Amino acid sequence: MLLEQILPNCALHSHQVKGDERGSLIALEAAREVPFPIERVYFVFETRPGVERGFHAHKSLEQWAVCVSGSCVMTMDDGRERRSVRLDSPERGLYIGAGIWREMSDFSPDAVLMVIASTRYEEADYIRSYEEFLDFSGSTLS
Ligand code: T46
Repeated sequence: MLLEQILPNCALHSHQVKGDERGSLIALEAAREVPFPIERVYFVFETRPGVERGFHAHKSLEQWAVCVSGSCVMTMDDGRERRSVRLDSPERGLYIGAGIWREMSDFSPDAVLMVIASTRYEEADYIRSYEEFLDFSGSTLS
């Protein structure tokens, strides 16, 4: 369920929790909760204190990010607007569409960020220069 539209191509969603006396379970399926075919899952964990990650955009990759343990802050920038969101629960998923610059910071020591991706790893899909990203997005920012 949509919780908050962060940017036109980036939104925070809530996950349905299947709970019973044993505890909780969340299931994420392609074309249901996750709006793209799932080709890859990766985890960012044991992040050292003060580390910032990301600082790139993707030309076509779509992702669904869930902080399954601990917390971190994701900052998204579409070349027009920059918004930050703290991810601190497996009950929320952040959809990041194509053409979004992202930065990750404020990882808690126990943070485990799980990312579901629409394609396999392709270095050619990365834009690692912010200037190049602004050109790509036709930004109004300087
Ligand atoms: C993103 C944010 C949220 C692989 O070999 N396969 C993979 O699937 C990934 C994601 C990375 N790698 C290699 C490439 C680098 O040698 O793992 C190393 C660290 O990757 P990177 O510096 O890109 O990690 P982050 O945390 O800056 O960015 C990652 C994703 O790359 C990126 O797509 O959106 O997490």
